Amino acid sequence: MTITITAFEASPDRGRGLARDTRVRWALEEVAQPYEVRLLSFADLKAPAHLALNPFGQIPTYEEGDLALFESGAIVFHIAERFPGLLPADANARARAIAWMFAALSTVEPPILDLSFAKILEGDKPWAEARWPLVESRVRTRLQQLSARLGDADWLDGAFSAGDLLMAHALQRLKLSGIVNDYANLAAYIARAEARPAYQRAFAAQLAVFEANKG
Ligand code: GTB
Repeated sequence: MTITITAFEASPDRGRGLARDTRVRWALEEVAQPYEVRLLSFADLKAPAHLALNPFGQIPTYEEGDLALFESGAIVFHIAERFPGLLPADANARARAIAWMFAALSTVEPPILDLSFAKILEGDKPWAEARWPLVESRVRTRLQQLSARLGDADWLDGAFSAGDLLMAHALQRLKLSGIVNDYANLAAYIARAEARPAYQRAFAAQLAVFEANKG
């Protein structure tokens, strides 16, 4: 059955792979599943046809036969359950990998998003400068904790898993700020993730969309 995902026709990240279709593309590449992409404008996102797929009017979505999903975490989880390659077979190891997926999405990514919003959306507000140290310190707390847990391991819990995929993609958003470079093992972790052939294919595919539509 054909898998179709949605993505921006012109991503605001200018092809840096930060939009969340990249993590879905990456997961599909890791499990060697072909997929098609329906590209959407910002107007398309809020049109009834797309709102029927995602009530929040966002990308990515995932369609396969009768199944329609939204939320990148749920999509990556579905891919990891449906196809081998992203979750360990051992029940306990699998549960721990899933815990890392949740950690990426609900513990590590929120302060990182807050930092992006503070810079991009709120940077011109009169209170922005006063708030910045607080926002940055929340990110640094999580990075320090994650760095301590990762230590000198390649991945968070044994073999690369969907937990690493989501964690690395969440952390990538910090690369522009340079903050992550203060945590050498996390910078190396991101580089290791980005060196995976599946990531390279996913990145190239989303960049090709941006290059073709940049006008
Ligand atoms: N929780 C949802 C998920 O994980 O799927 C969040 C999905 C989401 O935020 N989608 C964004 C979207 O559709 C695109 S990825 N936004 C349009 C809208 O809400 O109207 C987030 C994103 C956007 C831009 C950059 N960037 O420019 O660097 C990075 C990430």
